[in-house]
Amino acid sequence: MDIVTRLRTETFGPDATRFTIATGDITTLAVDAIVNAANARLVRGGGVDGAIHRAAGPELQAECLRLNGCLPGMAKVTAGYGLPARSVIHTVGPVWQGGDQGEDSTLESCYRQSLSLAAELGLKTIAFPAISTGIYGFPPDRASRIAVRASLLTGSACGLEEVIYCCFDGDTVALYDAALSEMLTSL
Ligand code: AR6
Repeated sequence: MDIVTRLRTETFGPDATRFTIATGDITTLAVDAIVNAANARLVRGGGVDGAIHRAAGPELQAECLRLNGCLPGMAKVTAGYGLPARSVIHTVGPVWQGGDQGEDSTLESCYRQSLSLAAELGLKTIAFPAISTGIYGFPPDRASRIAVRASLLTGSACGLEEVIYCCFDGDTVALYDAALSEMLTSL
């Protein structure tokens, strides 16, 4: 059952790619790919990573362990197993260290690499959590602006049908709502 609520959808780019702010549990979304905020070893952790592994079942960890990890800012794909999503794109966000260690560009790269990988695989609908803003401590306001800007540019350029920002709480929804309005007028 899809228990994610779509709150706002805008279109952007030559193919009118849909960008949707939604709220709920990303593990319930029946999209082509959900993105996991993973760690560099691709070993099951907490947060959204733990929730995705719990819902997908142990085969997900087994496939992750065959991938030899993932560098921060990069992305790798697995099947979705017990999830309603067909695939999981695992990306590794930056650990916040004050902002002068390249955190912004690493986070931007997570979105760009995940979207490019989805497009290469012919996937059309993709949902993101707010990467790095939980356990990794990236300021959520700054992260939402990076997420929306990078995904509007890359998601529209590579012909995806829908990009969903799956916000776990109301504060995150408000940040994405403001970031989407801002970026749509400035890009
Ligand atoms: N659906 C959508 N969003 C969620 C869900 C969910 N089910 N659960 C949590 N979030 P985090 P990070 C939100 O900590 O900061 C793991 O141990 C959460 O509220 O999951 O990138 C990994 O293995 C927050 O807004 O990811 C890494 O070691 C967002 O997802 C590390 O945590 C991201 O929070 C990665 O830390």
